[in-house]
Parts: sequence; structure tokens; C-alpha cells
Amino acid sequence: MMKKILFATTLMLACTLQGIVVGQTTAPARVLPSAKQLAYQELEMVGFVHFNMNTFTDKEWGYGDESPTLFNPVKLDCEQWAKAAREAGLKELILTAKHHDGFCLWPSAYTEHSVKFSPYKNGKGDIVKEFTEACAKYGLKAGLYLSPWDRNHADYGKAAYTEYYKKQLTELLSNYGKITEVWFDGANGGDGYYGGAREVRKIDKLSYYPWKEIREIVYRLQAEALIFSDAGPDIHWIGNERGIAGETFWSTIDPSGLVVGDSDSDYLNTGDYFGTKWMVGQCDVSIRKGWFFHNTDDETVKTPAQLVDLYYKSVGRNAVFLLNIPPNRDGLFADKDVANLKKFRQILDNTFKNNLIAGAKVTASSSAAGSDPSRVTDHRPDTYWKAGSADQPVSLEIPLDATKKFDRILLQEPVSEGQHIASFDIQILRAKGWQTIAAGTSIGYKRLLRITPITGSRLRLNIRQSREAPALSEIGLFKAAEGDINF
Ligand code: FUL
Repeated sequence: MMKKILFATTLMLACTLQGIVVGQTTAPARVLPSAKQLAYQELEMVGFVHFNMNTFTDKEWGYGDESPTLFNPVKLDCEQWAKAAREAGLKELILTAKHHDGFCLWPSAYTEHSVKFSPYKNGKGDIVKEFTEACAKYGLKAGLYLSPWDRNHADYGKAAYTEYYKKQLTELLSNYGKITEVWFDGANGGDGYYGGAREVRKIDKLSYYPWKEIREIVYRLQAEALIFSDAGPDIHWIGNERGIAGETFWSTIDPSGLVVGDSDSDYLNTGDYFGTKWMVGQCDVSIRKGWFFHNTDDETVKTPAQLVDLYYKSVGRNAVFLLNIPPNRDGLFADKDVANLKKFRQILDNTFKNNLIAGAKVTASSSAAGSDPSRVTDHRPDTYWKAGSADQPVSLEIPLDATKKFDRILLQEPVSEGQHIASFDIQILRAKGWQTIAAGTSIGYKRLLRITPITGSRLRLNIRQSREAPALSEIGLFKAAEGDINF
């Protein structure tokens, strides 16, 4: 509650300071997503595959001196990963082509620290190839993680290393078909093997990596790819590795203060109402305790209930859920992980299959000319209702079937028009009058609310603050299946 009051006060103060009155047409210029950001947000859930040398050495961060002879996933089956991911509803997989220890899952022409010098398929294997082919076969997008930090490379810390890095990036983006996301991790510099020097190497996060050139390589070779880092520019880290977006989350942000590897995690967690650039928030978390597979982590595999909870705290807060499923030493997702993913999917499908107000007639306190409020229940996210003016509050009313309880509420803004709503509440009409059952701040692409099961004869959504005339594409009411209601 304190947080909410603080947000409202900050918002009012900030509005006054900037000479902006929320709800009036003097709001700042509209900030909009690019077409590829919009499409990415609609994926909702994507997957991470941390699989590399660490899988064989039982580490999370290899030092860089691990022998390639240790790497041999005898039953490796990227199709098993792709199938499980697809069945779980993930729309893309991102593979750690190179993690901080520098070992490459593809036979790079620029290093001997790769699968080419491992027993895997007698040095003839190429896991990036197997991975991208499996993704294509199962209709998944394919993304790659290429760690900027390399604890194996002798030149790390010098300009020569960044040249090597650009060459590796070029290899990955030229030889494996369509790559839809490139993931730049923020961990950088420290102790390592560094070609035998075994020392600590620090880099200047502001100047060491030629990010401008690196980004140009990505967009030149893969025009449709999105770039992730804690400084974006297309997708930004959510500020924690627990998979949780801020209760208030704006897809807008001020990029000027963001530095790869050094951005303010609290700022990333909420985004910025006054932000001047659109960046999709991405919530990364592992299904297990570690990012890589460890036998000792079997007890830590997240339950379907925990995964569902994270879905509400990521997708349900206007961000994208990035779930890591680390393959074991055989090169397979473990049975327990696959089983929990399956149940997770079933719970979501059961919960959201039946919108209790689908097709309902909706009335609004104000509507723009020709804008039918019933578009919010037409089950078409591409159509939307828009209020007639920026005057607030604006209310929408929907008749309910009073015999049907609900405990999940969905709200969606048509973010192709930007993100505007900053405060809302929801009421239902019961025998004793209107009762407030939920309230929130930002909505964005998707806001999901969980409440105790309830019903009434009418539902009213009051939009209390919006930077311009508010618009909504969908409203849904759902009832979680018995047994699934606690998460
Ligand atoms: C972190 C890395 O240091 C971890 O090893 C992991 O890859 C995670 C997704 O990002 O910053």
C-alpha cells in the first residue's frame, strides 16, 4: 500500500515538475514499440537453455581453463528440448553458445576452445546447428547468448578481444539461419585463466565493448533480431534473476542512464512513466536453483504452482517471462523439469480457456467517435475501445452472470498505441451496492489480477489516471480450476 501511495505521489509531483497534467493532452510525445518489439511482447513466454562446459564441471561460472575433452553429451537431443518447450507454450529458446568460460558450442574458426576439440561426435559436432534446426522443426524462434566476458581468451581486456568477439558474433549470425534474439549478459571482468595468465582483469564498462558496432553487426546480419541486455536497446533485464517484474511496470524507459552490466536494477524493475524509449521488460529465472544443471539441484525444481505464480508476476505485469531449463550431462531436459512444465501449461490452459464475459455488451462513460466499448470483450486483441476524452475517471460497465464466480481478471491496453493507464480499480455490484474488489497501477500489454472467488450482477472498471484518453483491447474474467486456485 505504501508503495502505491508513494507511486501516486511521485507521479503527481513529477507531473507538476515537468509541467504535465496527467490526463490532459499536454502529455509528452507518445512513445511506441517497434513492430518487432510488439511481436516479441506477444510471445509472452520464452525459454533459456543454459548448457555448456559448466554442465560437465558442475560449476555455474567456469574459470576458462577447463579442457574441451570434458565435454561429451552422449545422448544430446535438441529436439527433446524443443518439443518440451513447445508443449509448455514457450515461443523461443535462447542457447548459451558461449558462457563466461569461453567454451564454444559451435566449431568457431577463431578458437580451439570449442566442441571441435571435444569428444562430442569426435569433434565433428555443432550444437548451435542442432539447436537452431530443432527450433525450426518445432516452430520455435531461436536466440543465442554470447557472453561478452571470456575467461579463457588470452586477449580479454585488450582491444584484440573485442575484435574476436565481433568475429564470433558474425559467425553465429551468418551460419545458422534466422536468429531472433541476441542476449548480452552483464557479467564482466574478474579473475580467469586468460590464456594461462591466471590473473584478475578489470574492464571499463563504459568504454571497453564497442556496443555501437556490436549492435550494428546484429541488425545488419539479422534485421529482425531483438537485442537484450540490461541496457536494451530492444529488451531490457527486469533487474532481478527471480523472474519478477515490478507491481508497476512501464515499457518506457530513459536509456541515457543505462549501461550494460551496470544499470540500476530498481529502475529496470519498474520502467519509467516518463521514459522516452520503448523497451520490453524480460523476467529471467531458472526452473532450478542454478542456471546450469547440477544433480544436487533436483529438489529445487520449481513446482507447477511456483511457475504459475511467476507467470502472473511477469506476463501478468506487462513483461515477458524467460524461463531457463538446463539440460543434464546427457544433453537432455530432466524428466522432473518436463513433467512440471507440462502441468504448468495445463493449469494456465484450464484457467484461461473460458472468459466469462466473452461477447458481453459493454457500456462506457465516454467513447471516442465510432469506438465501441464492446470491443474489449470481442476476444480480438487487435481491436480496441478508446475513451472520448482524457477526462478521468472513465468507467466501463459490463453485465455479469451472477451465478458464476471468478477469481482472475485480465486487462490489456493496445500497446501499439503506447502505454498510458497509471491507476485503475474494479468494482462489482452486489446486494449492498458497489464493492471494490481489485485495484492497480500500470496495465500495458497485459495485467492479470488474482482475487478470492466472487461474483455480482455488474462489473465496473474505473480508470483513474491515464496520460491520454485511455484505451483497452481486452477485459477478461476467469475462474481457476478447483485445486489450482491457490496459485
Ligand atoms: C548472469 C550470468 O552470470 C549467469 O551465469 C547466467 O547466465 C544469467 C542468465 O546471467 O548474469
